[in-house]
Amino acid sequence: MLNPCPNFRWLVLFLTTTAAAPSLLLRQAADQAQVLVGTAVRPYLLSDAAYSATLSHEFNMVEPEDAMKWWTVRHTAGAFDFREGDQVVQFALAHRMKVRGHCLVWDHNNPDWLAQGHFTPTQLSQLLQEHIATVMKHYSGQVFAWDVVNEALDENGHVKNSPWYNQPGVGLSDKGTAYIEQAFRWAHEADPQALLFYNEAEGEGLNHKSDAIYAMLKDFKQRSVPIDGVGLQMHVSQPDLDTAPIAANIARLTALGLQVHITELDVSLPLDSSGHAQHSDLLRQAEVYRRIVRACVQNRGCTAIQTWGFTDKYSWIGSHSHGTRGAALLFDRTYKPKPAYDAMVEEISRKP
Ligand code: 9MR
Repeated sequence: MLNPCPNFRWLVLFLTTTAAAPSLLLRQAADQAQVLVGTAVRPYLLSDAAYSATLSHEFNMVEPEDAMKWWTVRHTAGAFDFREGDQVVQFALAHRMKVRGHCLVWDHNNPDWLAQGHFTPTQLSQLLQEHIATVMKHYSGQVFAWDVVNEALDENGHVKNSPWYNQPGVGLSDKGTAYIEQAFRWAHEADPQALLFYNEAEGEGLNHKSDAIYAMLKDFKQRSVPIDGVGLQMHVSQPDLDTAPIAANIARLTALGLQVHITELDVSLPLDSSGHAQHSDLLRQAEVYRRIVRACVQNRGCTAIQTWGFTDKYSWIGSHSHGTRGAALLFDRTYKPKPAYDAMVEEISRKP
């Protein structure tokens, strides 16, 4: 159903003729600052007029939240289904937005036929190379950057168990990050123009995990493994997050010659029994957004900031937390911009 009272802020701005300069929309601020500002999207929501209008007016980049994952593209053995991913790409083309692809290799969300298929390492190696090649060639020239490998390390920085690593793996089990390297080499062969990213959670600041990510990427760069960047997911649940370690981590990663993208930013809040966050928490949330955006835009190598959805009407956090947390995004459930939105526009506008 259409939102009966969407906040068409862009229309108001467009019609504003008063002497007072209107504040910029997020997309305008991003374009002026030459930074990519994106969001995860779900193709089945593009028919919601308020959803698609907010998306196209406020962002210059999109990433399919689930539509390019194995379980969507490969729900049937032996076939590729690009319909959902294509919907996102068509929307982006129509609205001059860039598309990030997510993701080609992950231990999660693989279809049952694959996870329970008892394939040999040789078969898995062939399946993964074919998947990477077919998907990247299908989107060649349309997806400018890919999360090639997602969340391959555990909280201590060790390579996680995965069908692609050691269960039984593609033939490189017990060889640490070698299977990750192999995936990047296959990705580069498939689409030499695409930017290739390693995307990870909970390695945003300085800790065992981010040290391991840094060591892996330094090794890859030293040995000319084709990799262009690292995605720092940034799912935040602490309102008092210290962003100094995040800035330091961005600095050491970009010093390797890698781009950093903030890929999945959201800041979840506790909700009361009627599903609302406290106003004071929304203000503290805005400060978290502000400081994260600042940490990115102050480093020239941090080239994209993406939120994991944009309206509190639709977010993975609700189901994940059984409704106890939410309100994590830039717009409320009626598409009204929140204090976090204003903070983000302000910080992007101040980009040096
Ligand atoms: O938001 C995504 C949710 O809709 C999916 O059910 C889930 C499993 O595929 O993945 C969520 O997105 C995740 C992303 O792909 C990788 N980083 C963590 C994200 C939140 O769980």
